Amino acid sequence: MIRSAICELLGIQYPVFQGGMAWIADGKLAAAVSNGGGLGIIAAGNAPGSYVREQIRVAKALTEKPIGVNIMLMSPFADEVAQVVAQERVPVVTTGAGNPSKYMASWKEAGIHVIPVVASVAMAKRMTRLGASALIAEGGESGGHVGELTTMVLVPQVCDATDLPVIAAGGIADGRGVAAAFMLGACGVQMGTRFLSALECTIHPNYKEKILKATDLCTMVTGKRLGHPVRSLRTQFSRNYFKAEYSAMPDEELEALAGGALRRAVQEGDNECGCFLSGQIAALVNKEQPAAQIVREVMEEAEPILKGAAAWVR
Ligand code: TUI
Repeated sequence: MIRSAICELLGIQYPVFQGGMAWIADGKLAAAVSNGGGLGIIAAGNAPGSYVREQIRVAKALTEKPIGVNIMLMSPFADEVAQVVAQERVPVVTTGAGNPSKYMASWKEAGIHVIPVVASVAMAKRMTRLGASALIAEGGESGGHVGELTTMVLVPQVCDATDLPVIAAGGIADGRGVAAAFMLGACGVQMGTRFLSALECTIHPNYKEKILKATDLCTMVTGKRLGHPVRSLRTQFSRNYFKAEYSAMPDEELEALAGGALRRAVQEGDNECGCFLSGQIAALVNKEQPAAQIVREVMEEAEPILKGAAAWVR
């Protein structure tokens, strides 16, 4: 089975990360992925330190394997969560939606492997200088907070800009995507949307059904007006929000419209008021299965392609 530098660095069997999806990626999901040989990641999202500590302990009770915590840097609790991961000796921290520079020294001192998400070459260089262990290059095909560049364009440029292992994210949900990421120079992948279909992923049944039924043009990006573009499923909510963005509605009202929308999607499956974050690749996600099976399956699919056995190459 394919291994790479990231497997040795983190002590994992397969070079597959599960994305730190806010309100979704809890200790149970992370442990299931890690027990399957990938890297399970608990999402801190906008939650306080106490929640994150609890989920770290849930995961640790379910697995001996390494786990990670994703810190969403726009969270009002980011400082607090930054301390919790050091206190709990979490082996891996990933960051998203911002610049983690101010935390890097203290995390490294605590022996944590810091793996920031970068959406540009400049950020990749900065994080390399500050001592990151690896980088996640995430293209705008991803769900949630999106940058400007696509995975196809971002990954090779980040690989050229750093000597660190690069994990590709955004638009990857099967072995073909894994193989493509490796061909671009990455030595691992992070998948979010694919893990929404995991049996251990406890999102509302409406959310899961929407992902399993999604087609190619099912997602859209909203939030550009307030500077935080987010990709989600095209629903009544996202269409209404998009219209409101281009209306005379004041910024505060627009912000209020989005407040709590992720939670309402995940916990209530609320089509009118929930924001169902999803990557563009949702159309390829069409069966429920255990998280461990997802990890193994994508790598089993990628291996023959990468070893030159792609049936379509003459
Ligand atoms: O973080 C994500 N995806 C997310 S976070 C999230 S929660 C949220 N809620 C409301 C509004 C916005 C987010 C949902 N999905 N992905 C990782 C990611 N990070 N993608 C892009 C970036 C990024 C962008 C800019 C990383 C660094 C960065 O640097 C800017 C700077 O400060 O230089």
